[in-house]
Amino acid sequence: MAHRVSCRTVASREENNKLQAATFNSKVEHFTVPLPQEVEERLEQIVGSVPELGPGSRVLDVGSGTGCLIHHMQARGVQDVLAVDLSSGMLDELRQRFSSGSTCGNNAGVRTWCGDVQSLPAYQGPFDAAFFNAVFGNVYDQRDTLLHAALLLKPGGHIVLSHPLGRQWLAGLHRDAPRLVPHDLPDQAALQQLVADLPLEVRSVRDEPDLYIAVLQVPKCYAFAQSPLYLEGAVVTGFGRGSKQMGVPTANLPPEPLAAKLEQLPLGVYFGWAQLDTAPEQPPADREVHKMVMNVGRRPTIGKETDLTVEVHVLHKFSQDFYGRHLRVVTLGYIRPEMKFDGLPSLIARIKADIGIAKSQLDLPELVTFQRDRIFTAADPQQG
Ligand code: ADP
Ligand code: RBF
Ligand code: MG
Repeated sequence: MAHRVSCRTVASREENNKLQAATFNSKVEHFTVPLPQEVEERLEQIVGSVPELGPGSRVLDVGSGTGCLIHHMQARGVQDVLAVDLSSGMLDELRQRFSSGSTCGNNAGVRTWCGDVQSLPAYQGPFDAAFFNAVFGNVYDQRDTLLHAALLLKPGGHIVLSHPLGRQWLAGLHRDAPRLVPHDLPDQAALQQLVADLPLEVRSVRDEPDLYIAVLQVPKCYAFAQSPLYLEGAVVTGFGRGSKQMGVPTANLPPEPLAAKLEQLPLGVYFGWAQLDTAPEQPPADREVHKMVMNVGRRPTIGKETDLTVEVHVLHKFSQDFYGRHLRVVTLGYIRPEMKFDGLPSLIARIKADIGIAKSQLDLPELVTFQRDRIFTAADPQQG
């Protein structure tokens, strides 16, 4: 793919990050002088490219530097900003400019995090918008960076890639300093290619001589309430590789009888409603229709990819295990593609985020109605 063969002259992400940090730590004073008025106006347009940015928004500012976007965000009412940069020197300066009283925990304010956005823990999000201003040419891998950023966003959230001096200007830097700027900025066609297999849609690309703004969006509506997918089966034993130990037990459905239905389905994480055909001794609550998240995939994180598995984690604390019992699910939406995480802690953190998304999506009026779908049997005939 074109974007992968750019002239990257730095051997690894770590080396790139070290180089970026050292370079920008030595340049902080260049970023403390006021910017020309016309550049400030372009920064304002960059921030303005995200619709609905306002007081309730949580914003990620990647490669914030000393924070040249932040007062434009604040002018739109944004209070909650996480500024991420590899250069601690830049962030020291940023904190002096924007220090706000208490920024502990989830309080709104301008907070900083020093490091590679790819290592930013999921609990820092989810964000409504992520800005990459004048930094997207400097990241080690543009696709991986976008994927990670997409996963930090809420459904419908935006990513803005921008440069207030334009794509051609940055191309000059890339030519002259390919170690520091290993990539060009993608034009419309390159951007389409870059996001082709990512959960992102290109909303607009403004590619003018002295202003570049590309706006991407995580699909807004994950739901496919118009075409719900019904799956059912008797729960089988999985690999016993510790979903339960991870705190997320998954009832595995035998994939073979579902093959025809699964054929059209991209591998990934889904949500919907589930009901268990309980054993007589189980309490009525176990028989109710509960929210669920489902992974359809090959579990690349765990090691060698396995055969296709369909795993349903029901958001309910059951009184006992239910191997062999019948489980019915109605799948109503897609959350994200299955991915190879760099370890179990990142996978678990992401699954927690998936659960959060599923919970809130299923409360939407058009999805909550499926809790009483005809495929589900009355909660407990014995109890009337
Ligand atoms: P396996 O590898 O055999 O699937 P897991 O560690 O994934 O083992 O545990 C799955 C089993 O845990 C399910 O088959 C079910 O019997 C039980 N279980 C208990 N609570 C839940 C739940 N909330 N969602 C799904 N399965 C659950
Ligand atoms: N495994 C992966 O390798 N990559 C994933 O992206 C992934 N996402 C999951 C999302 C959810 C909601 C659930 C319940 C499981 C997911 N899994 C994923 C599967 C996980 O690896 C599996 O449940 C455990 O390995 C136990 O089999
Ligand atoms: Mg399982």
